[in-house]
Amino acid sequence: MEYRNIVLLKEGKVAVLTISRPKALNALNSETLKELDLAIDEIAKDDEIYAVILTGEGKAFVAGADITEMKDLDVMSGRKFGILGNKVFRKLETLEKPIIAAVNGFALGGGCELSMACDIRIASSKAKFGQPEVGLGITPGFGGTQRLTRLVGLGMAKELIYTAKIIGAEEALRIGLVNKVFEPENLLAEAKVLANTIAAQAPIAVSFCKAAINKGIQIDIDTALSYESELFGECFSTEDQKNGMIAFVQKTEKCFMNK
Ligand code: DAK
Repeated sequence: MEYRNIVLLKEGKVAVLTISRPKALNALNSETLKELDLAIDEIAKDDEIYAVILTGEGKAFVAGADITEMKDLDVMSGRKFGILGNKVFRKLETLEKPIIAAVNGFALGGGCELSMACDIRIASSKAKFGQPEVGLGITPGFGGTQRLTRLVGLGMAKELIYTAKIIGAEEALRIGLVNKVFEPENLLAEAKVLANTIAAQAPIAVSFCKAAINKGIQIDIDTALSYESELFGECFSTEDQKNGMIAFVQKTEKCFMNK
């Protein structure tokens, strides 16, 4: 499919999805959100893609929702914009494939929120993170108040959100917002190493783990453990479980089929 604001490339089992509106620092306007929506559907349907990298072109990952578009919104159009954004972010979060955010630069407002809807965040040493919304007279609206709190804890999330403070990659690493920091020129290569390591595992099992972790964190431990058991049982209906275990016992090469 042809897109104007994003680029979707496949490299083996890994898809690299790049937000490409560098003149506006990849700010999310409605058009970009709609394209992201379509691209996620495209990735979801493609059985050959086992892992996804999300990144941005130029000096930003995503500098937030598009302020130029937002400034003229009224209540109705604001609500529509919010519903679209939340739909896309949630679709990303619940995609049955792991997504790594390779945060190459500014990840502010909706950009920080977008990275938090991904499974794992790694960053360039030049990346900057923040939720500057209160400085614009709004609250974080694409899940920032919820996902940041879950990732870094109540006190740190409140400090970042109330102060609109922008932090660098090392501070993001220290508070647990990102897993690793790399030199800018190595970021994408490192993201691919990580994505390929994940893509070498049994894809259905990885997707079950994503579902179990994401659902489990929202609910009580007993219900969560019962959901985990259910998914564990489901693994035994897959060829990947048979192949993985037979390969271990026979000391042969593993070959996962995504079946
Ligand atoms: N939107 C639109 N354009 C943006 C932009 C943005 N968020 N960020 C940057 N740009 C544009 C700039 O206007 C500039 O365009 P031209 O003037 O060249 O035409 C171009 O990108 C380059 O930016 P700068 O010249 O400012 O570049 P600098 O390196 O000097 O500064 C910066 C980089 C990232 C520090 C600065 O651009 C900046 O502060 N940008 C705004 C960051 C920000 O406040 N982001 C949060 C946006 S609020 C909702 C849900 C969610 C949201 C809203 C509603 N609902 C549920 C309804 C989310 C809100 C947000 O994300």
